[in-house]
Amino acid sequence: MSVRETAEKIKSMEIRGAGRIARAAAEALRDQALSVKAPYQAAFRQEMENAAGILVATRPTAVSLPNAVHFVMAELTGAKTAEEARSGVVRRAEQFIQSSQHAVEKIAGFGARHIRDGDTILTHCNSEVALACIIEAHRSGKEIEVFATEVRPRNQGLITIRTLNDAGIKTNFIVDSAVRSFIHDVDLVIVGADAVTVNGAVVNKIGTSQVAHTAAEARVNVIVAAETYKFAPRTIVGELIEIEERPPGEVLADEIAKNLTHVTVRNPAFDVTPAEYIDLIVTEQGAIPPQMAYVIIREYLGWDIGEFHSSSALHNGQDE
Ligand code: RUB
Repeated sequence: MSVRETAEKIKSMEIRGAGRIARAAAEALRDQALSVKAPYQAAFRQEMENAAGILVATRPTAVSLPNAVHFVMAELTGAKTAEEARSGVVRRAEQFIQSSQHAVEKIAGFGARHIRDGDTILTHCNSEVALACIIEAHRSGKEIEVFATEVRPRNQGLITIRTLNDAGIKTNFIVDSAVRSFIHDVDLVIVGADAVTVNGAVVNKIGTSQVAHTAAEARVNVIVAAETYKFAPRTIVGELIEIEERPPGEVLADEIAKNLTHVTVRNPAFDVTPAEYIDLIVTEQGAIPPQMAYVIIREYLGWDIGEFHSSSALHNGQDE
């Protein structure tokens, strides 16, 4: 798929969820590298950097997106010819896609170990990797039940309940505001992440922090399932994760809103759950307490602090 098509699909949320967005960006960069005709390395690199910029600018919150782009583009600087650069991009894009899928499988295995036979699990939004943990627990023979939230305004909960239903897992579908009413029926909360900061805070679908706060109050453990490429290196130098605010029409129809002249509709797509409300983050490298997020960024993402100031392809205009 072309870079423009992929970018449009990410913006409109036809492609959504932090892992899928990252893989789609890697695929688009691979296809772009194969189709760019530039005969010289400098021109090839310029075209690839433009493509990377378009992809990174689509949605600002999921750190998996700039991390994937950074990974795929890493050898462009050192390549001497356009051919060398092209094969570097293609190889790394394929490596990213494969290792991302592998990471989901590993996390499913690790996460399922934290689910006990007889547990009732609550999940919010639609996270591929959180669901993979739940489905793996079910597959391994554990008797489990799930509460899934609706997830206003985009109703990602519908995707979640279809997946759980297809897997044959007993599921309760609730509106977002019913979480506190049911929290005492729940043994464990499992959600995904769009970003994990150096201090272990987790950025995920709006409402996640309310769910986690409610769970903490009820002494219910909260597990976050997140591949290491969702950890945010730039938070080491104090940068905040930008919270995407989406169009008000997703919350209230424009024809109703237009008559309510004193009303402003706010539609943040994500919120921040502090580390204190999270018991464990399950990554493909193993499960860590949120306070160990720095280790993941340093050991597994391999970012060098100097890159924060030099890799313009990753900047989405909000980071400067
Ligand atoms: C999706 C969302 C998901 C994370 C993790 O938000 O918040 O919980 O992206 O998903 P949106 P995954 O629907 O706005 O993209 O585990 O699939 O990467």
